[in-house]
Amino acid sequence: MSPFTGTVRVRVQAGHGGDGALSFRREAHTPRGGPDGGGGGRGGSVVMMADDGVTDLSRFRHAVHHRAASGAGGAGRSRRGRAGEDLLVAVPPGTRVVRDGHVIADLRAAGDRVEVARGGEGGAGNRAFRSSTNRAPRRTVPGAPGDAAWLTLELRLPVDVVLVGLPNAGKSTTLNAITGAAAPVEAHPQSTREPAFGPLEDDDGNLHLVADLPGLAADGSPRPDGHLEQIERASVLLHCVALADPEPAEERIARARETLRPLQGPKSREIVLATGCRPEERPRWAHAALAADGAGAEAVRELVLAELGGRR
Ligand SMILES: Nc1nc2c(ncn2[C@@H]2O[C@H](COP(=O)(O)OP(=O)(O)OP(=O)(O)O)[C@@H](O)[C@H]2O)c(=O)[nH]1
Ligand SMILES: [Mg+2]
Repeated sequence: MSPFTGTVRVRVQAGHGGDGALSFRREAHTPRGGPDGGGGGRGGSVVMMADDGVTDLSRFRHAVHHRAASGAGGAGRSRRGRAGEDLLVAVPPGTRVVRDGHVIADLRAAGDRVEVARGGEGGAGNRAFRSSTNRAPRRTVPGAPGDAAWLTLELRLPVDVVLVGLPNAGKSTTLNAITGAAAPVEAHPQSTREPAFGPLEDDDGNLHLVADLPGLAADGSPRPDGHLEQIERASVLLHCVALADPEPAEERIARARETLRPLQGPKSREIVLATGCRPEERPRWAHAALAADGAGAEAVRELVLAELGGRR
């Protein structure tokens, strides 16, 4: 699972209601006191809430079970049991909650919340059954079980920026340089086999997802596992072209474009990036340059964000 998109299965269990109590008043001056068993407390519910502090679903790979507290049982002297506390489960904004194949909530913005498992009602104590005909009821009602379910959480951040280019063009290096991701970079071509993702944050604090795709084979044809379908919805294609490659850049660019153009959305913009290139030595065919030591990364970020901004 990539860090910024994915699906996890979680189990939620609301708290059970506390049982009602069976009790009679026992006091020195009232030898045969009436029933005074109190009701049980309600069980805590499980509530999911979108939280800006959470950016991915990765923690749910290890935290599968989420259980709210049960209500306490009632007690004598008509004391009601304490309610179980609700369990708040923080999920990243953009999480969809699916139960039995149905989307029950789309938690888009921070603070959006949904109750996913309702706590059980507290039971009744014997005091509740006192009547004129029965002054000493022994009847109580146990707490109701809390709701439980398996849920699927889906996170689908839209991919705004896609890195494309021939193998070994420096795509993964670029992803890491502009987003702070830690995608593996290797000397041999086609080292990226699964898409990798990183966030780009604009001045307003909005996150834009940048994807590094396996993309193209050396001859420019689409790789079967290239995930090129991501290109259609992306606003910006960041086309990486390695300066050091002996084959003329224009020819490599044309070869890649032949595959990419028909897949691009009508409004997408292409930024050609010379990799392994100092910004002051940027060739004419490139809009921006990124050096091995990271020089130029800030300018690339600004260029990409400016393009995204123009699109909104
Ligand atoms: N000299 C130099 N080498 C670079 C630069 N950027 C990347 N490389 C090297 O180029 C090779 C490929 O870099 P990657 O970032 O993995 O390229 P990629 O496009 O993701 O490649 P694949 O996913 O394998 O197709 C690695 O050996 C990098 O060390 C650079 O700016 N200068
Ligand atoms: Mg790569």
